[in-house]
Amino acid sequence: MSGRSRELFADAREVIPGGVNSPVRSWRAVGGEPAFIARGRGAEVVDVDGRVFLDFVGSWGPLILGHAHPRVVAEIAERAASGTSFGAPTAAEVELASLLRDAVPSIEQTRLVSSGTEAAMTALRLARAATGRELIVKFAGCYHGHVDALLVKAGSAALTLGVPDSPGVPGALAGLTLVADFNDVAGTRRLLRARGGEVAAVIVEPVAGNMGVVPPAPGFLAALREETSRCGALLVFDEVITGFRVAWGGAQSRYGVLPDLTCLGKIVGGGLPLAALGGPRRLMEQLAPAGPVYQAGTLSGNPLSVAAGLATLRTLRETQAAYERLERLGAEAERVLTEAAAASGVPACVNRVGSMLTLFLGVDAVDGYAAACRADTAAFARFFRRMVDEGVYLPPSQFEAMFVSLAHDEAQIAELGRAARRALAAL
Ligand code: KE4
Repeated sequence: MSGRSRELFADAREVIPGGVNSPVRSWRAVGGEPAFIARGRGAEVVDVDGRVFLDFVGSWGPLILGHAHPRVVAEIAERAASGTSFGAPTAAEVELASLLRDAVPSIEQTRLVSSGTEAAMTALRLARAATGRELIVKFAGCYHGHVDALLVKAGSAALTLGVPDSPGVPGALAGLTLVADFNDVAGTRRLLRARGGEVAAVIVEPVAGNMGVVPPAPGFLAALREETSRCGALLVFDEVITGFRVAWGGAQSRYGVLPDLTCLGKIVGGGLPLAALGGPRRLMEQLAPAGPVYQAGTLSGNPLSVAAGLATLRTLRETQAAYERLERLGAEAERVLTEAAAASGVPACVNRVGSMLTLFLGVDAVDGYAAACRADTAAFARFFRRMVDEGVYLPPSQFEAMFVSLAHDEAQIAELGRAARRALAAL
């Protein structure tokens, strides 16, 4: 990056660790220095040097309507004029919780929080309280925020006991997390048949988005439901990405498998800090003050975030055939990327569910974490930087999801394809 972004990044590194407030934004995974973004509108963002980019990051998922949607902006502005935060209940929180109950099949009640990490953290605490058990099962390659208990990777132990994936996570805590392989039905069944009686919760992204997009294999989610019901563990769907992304009712409605608890985020906040934990009343009412499981947050249910979330979800609900359009544009993006890779002769594959997708380079198929790890990250880094030169802003990591929004149009998807052809040809 040149000019003002470079100057800002130098200044930023003096006062912010690594110059960014979230690691993936640093572009370390793809090389180069990050573009500092000045503004966004619709499907485009503009950096501080005035460069316009066609955006497929969408703030990592929240902006399903695109940047600066007029209704979302107006609702935030109107709400802000009446005050930004009260630390007291507001009517809009009831409206949002009611909308989530009506939209997401397994949700009767919702606790609003400020990040997906908080939602996942609360889900684990509630599951441990509700079951009286301590072990958690997660899947390699799935990410649920920077919760200590979930920042683990598979250890060497036979049953893949977790080991810390970050300094600062106590081994004793990581050891309470078992790590299984996403889409490994047989292995997960064996694990839960062996240790299920000790397991409080199995937490999973029903469509993996954090190893790149990996759809659930046929029967995988149903097997998780069957085995957790059998052993008495709670099934937690982390739908922070997939909630309202892959269907109005999330992945649980798309695939017809209902979890015990659901983490929501991103789209439900419309680009402002808001996430949620939802589930049946019998579980949710164990949360304070209704029950003994403590959970709290100064800005939980913040009026501006709730206003942005309600405006986003209501607009999404009122947009005629919104999910058909997202499906169609997502499929077109998959097609043009697949064709661009084929034309370049670069081994590649595209995984997609709805309007979330990933182009993996250097591999012919990715059905899980091991396959994703075989992707050619160096080639992806070169591809990413050439796409930047072409004016296309992709997630700066091979292991993230691209997002298509309702603000994208067919011409912009065609431009994605043309830019990818040029970028891949020059790899
Ligand atoms: P936050 O705490 O970042 O709001 O949410 C954590 C989280 C939980 N669950 C899933 C499935 C998630 O994808 C995330 C966060 N996603 C990442 C990128 N995939 C956010 C980008 C970032 O970390 O900067």
